[in-house]
Amino acid sequence: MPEIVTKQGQDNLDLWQGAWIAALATGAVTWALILGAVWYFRRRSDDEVPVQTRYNLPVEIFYTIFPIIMVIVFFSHTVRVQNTMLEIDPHPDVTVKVVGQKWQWTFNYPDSVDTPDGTNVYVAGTGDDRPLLVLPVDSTIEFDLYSPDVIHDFGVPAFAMRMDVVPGRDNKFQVTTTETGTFAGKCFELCGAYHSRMLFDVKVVSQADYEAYLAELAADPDHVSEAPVVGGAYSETPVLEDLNNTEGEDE
Ligand SMILES: [Cu+2]
Repeated sequence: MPEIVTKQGQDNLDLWQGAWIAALATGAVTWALILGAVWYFRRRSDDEVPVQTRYNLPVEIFYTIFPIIMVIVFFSHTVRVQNTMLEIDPHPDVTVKVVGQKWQWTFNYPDSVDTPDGTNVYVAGTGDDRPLLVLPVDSTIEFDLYSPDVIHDFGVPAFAMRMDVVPGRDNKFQVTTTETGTFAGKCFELCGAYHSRMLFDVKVVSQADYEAYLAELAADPDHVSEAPVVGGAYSETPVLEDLNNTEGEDE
């Protein structure tokens, strides 16, 4: 497993490892019962038929109760971890508006910095140039996900978290970064011809480096806009908010 660098991702990894340990323990009991029965009820001689058992109430009860307990334990831990992973803090430290478009990513940092002629800085990737997502450490980061075309999936293995980017749907999640470093991210949903090019890099840095990075972007007109942009081939559609404007439609 990659080293997990978010609080929520650590919960996810613990669940995964715990589930494997529980599954292996269950497997050991099951294999022991199978092999034990084979050995215990083996044919011992040609003239003696082994004991013919039809019902064994304690075993029947064990076979019924034990799986039910297992399902309850697995289910409750899964729900608990899912809830922490999907928990939304109303005041995250940083909000990144992420656009997955055919076939790259655009990262918008609205209202993170005072720019001379706009309120948004962004980085848009191209097929040849994969974008960099810079985040501060020890911060709660919200990712608001947008797609102008097909379903993509935004994920970073080191966060142990990913989520589908569905056109017209308000998908979002938060992670709390715990360590600095450079990590790989990509699209996890086979979305079309150049799906494999939807790679990006994530750099988790100190708060000071993060602010310096935003200031650097803000000084470059190619990375500044009035509002979050869709990017890529859709740069003619600058208003990101319209993409998820589904108020009143199905939830
Ligand atoms: Cu994609």
